[in-house]
Amino acid sequence: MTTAVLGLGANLGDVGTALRGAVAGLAAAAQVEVLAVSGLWRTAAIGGPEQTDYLNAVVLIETSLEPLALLGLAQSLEQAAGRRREVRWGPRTLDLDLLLYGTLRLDSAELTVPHPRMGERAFVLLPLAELAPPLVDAQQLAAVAGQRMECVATAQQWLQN
Ligand code: A4P
Ligand code: MG
Repeated sequence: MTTAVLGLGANLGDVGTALRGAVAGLAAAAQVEVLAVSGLWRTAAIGGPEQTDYLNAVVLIETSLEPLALLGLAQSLEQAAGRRREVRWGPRTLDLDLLLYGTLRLDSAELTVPHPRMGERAFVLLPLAELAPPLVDAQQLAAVAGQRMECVATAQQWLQN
């Protein structure tokens, strides 16, 4: 079994339903156990065209799926939420990224872990710091302190509604 971290983000359509559906889909998947879910954060969009704020969260899981199989599961949950790939970094109904897979370092055409941009993004680092402080570097946290975001719900609150 490997501990892995997934990042969830959305800013199009019924965002709450999409994010809850993603957590439920992970919990329901064979070979995946959800260990912890972060609070829900409203975050200013980073990159891409002018777009509305995102809601972001991270999920800690334990899994016996191989990395590419886990990526496949994430992509099937994106599809189930109606994901279309139009504009890079454009608005999306659900983005489910594999941030960390144990201590694996991999750089292939389909998958790069750790996620190459996670260290520059407050919307990843702050929720991750809630769940697993040792995985977040204090210097990285300080560097992203200017990115606007606020926690809008605890895990218990947002998973229930
Ligand atoms: N891929 C490679 N490595 C990974 C990985 N670790 N996890 C490949 C997931 N996918 C990975 O992804 C494109 C391809 O990346 C996939 O086919 C997969 O094989 P995608 O989901 O189709 O496209 P994307 O998400 O638009 O691209 P990208 O470059 O992964 O975007 P980012 O860097 O994830 O940024 N601002 C806020 N506030 N909140 C957000 O959630 N998200 C983004 C997306 C930009 N700005 C944001 C947010
Ligand atoms: Mg993505």
